Amino acid sequence: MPKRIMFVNPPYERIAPGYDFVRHVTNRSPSLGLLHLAAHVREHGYEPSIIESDILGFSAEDVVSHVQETRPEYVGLTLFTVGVHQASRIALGIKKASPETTIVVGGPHISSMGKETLSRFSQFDMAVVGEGEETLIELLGALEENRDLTSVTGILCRRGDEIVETGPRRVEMDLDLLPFPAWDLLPDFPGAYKQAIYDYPRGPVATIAASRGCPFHCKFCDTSTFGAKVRAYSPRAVFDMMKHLKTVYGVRHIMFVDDLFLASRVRVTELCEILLREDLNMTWTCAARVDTVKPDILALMQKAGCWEISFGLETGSDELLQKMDKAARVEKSEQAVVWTEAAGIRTKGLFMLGYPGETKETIELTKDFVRRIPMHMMNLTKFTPYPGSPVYIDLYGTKIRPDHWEKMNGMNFLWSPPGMTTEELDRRYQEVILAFYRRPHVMLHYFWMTIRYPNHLLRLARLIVGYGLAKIKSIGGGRRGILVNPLAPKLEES
Ligand code: B12
Ligand code: SF4
Repeated sequence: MPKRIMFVNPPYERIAPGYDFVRHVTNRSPSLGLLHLAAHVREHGYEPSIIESDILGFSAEDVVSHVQETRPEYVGLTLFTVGVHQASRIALGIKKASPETTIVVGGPHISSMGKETLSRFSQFDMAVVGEGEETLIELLGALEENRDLTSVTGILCRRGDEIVETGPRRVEMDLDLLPFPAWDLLPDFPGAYKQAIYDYPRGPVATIAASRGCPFHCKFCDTSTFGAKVRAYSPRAVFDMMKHLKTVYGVRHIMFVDDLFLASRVRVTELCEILLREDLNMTWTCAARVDTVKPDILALMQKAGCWEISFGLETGSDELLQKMDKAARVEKSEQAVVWTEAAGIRTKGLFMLGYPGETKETIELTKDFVRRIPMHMMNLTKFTPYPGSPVYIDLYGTKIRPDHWEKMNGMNFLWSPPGMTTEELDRRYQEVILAFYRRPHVMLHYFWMTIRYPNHLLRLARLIVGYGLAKIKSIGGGRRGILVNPLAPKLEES
């Protein structure tokens, strides 16, 4: 009988208190990490399953009941910082209900804060740091054969009360040799896994990570999982994955989740040429740094189906960009957006508010910037010092702030720069969003999008009604229209 391993993406809160009306319009991509791991262990003779708690509407207790019913030999939990507490509840429940199950954790939070996490939560048996495929197979092999786990590099394991780090694993796996992610294990794929509203033309949508790693060190970004070395699938393998998604699942749009899709111009050119030659007729989106786009490559990408590019524009202030260690400057950002627009590709600007050094003046600069550039979509996150990002250390020293973990979803101000309160930042947050979405050019674009792609209409209608009701509730509650509800049940501390 093959040993069973149940992979779990724990439930997590991705909406700020008071913003519940946006829940159904946000991105609900599956955990690609778990899909990759499941496919890989299956190839090595194990029987995997996947629980996407958020999609199934599972609470931590539901996950535990499911484990109790099915009694897999192993449970693998993926940990983002925001999900650590829920994952710890799941693991505790499993330890009570089925103590023989081995619990392995991995994911971005573990890659940056594995040791601290294992010392806080004794219910996690062991952890895989960084890229998971090869390490997990070796770890499972060692467990099966009762071997000393310290022979497996890239893990954290327990020896009595001690937590042993076995040292970093060399990243040299050829991605082309990996099986396709196990989309077949998600019963409602792709229907239940919707992207954010207006972020794709026509669904169904699927995600692909065509490369791993990023050589840059923007101070707010956690790159601890894949590190600085960029490795990629060959363009042919990416094409094969796209074709598989289209023919088997009817997927019409791909969202590339690579940190740096345009890290290699040669690779992107080759992929575009294959897509054009084979006439796959799918649309796709990707993320790029502003210094990697030029009119010629943009024109080719557009022809090959590129529908939108996300740029990490962050702010309208050069001074803040410098503080973030972003190589780009505002002028460069503007130029990239103008070129992309001119090539007939939509642009999405990723911004953040409240970074150390943010002032009323820099916020005004950001407002001017989003009012000026020909961008189509704006995503504004509330600055969050994620573990693993250089700024986390700057702000907290080495002091660990576990009390904040459950709020680290980019929707809560956990910190405010001197001279500003988090309440003020919350007010400014709405101002910046409105500065962009109230532009006639932008409203016209959404009107046009709605006519052209009416599939988004129902979600939009629910959003507008929800927003209106939230505003009324806020005004009625004496909060002057501020949507964040300070009286909402407090997230669990520590
Ligand atoms: C696509 C994406 C999303 C998607 C899909 C999320 C998902 N569940 O996979 C959406 C839009 C839903 C999303 C949401 C969020 N995201 Co996000 N996301 C990404 C992105 C761009 C790519 C992720 C990906 O698919 N990578 C490719 C796969 C193959 O890698 P992987 O998932 O890391 O898995 C590998 C290893 O981590 C490991 N592994 C993972 N899990 C496990 C479990 C076990 C048992 C083992 C052994 C190994 C293991 O093995 C896997 C294979 O090698 C990353 C940036 C990045 N470069 O990773 C950010 C990133 C992961 N997100 C981040 C954040 C903060 C979030 C949010 C909290 C909110 C936000 N602001 O976006 C939410 C929380 C989501 C959640 N809990 O599910 C941060 C995480 C930082 C942190 N310390 O928590 C990242 C690193 C961005 C960054 N640089 O700051 N995200
Ligand atoms: S923000 Fe983008 S470019 Fe900067 S370190 Fe993160 S992934 Fe790399």
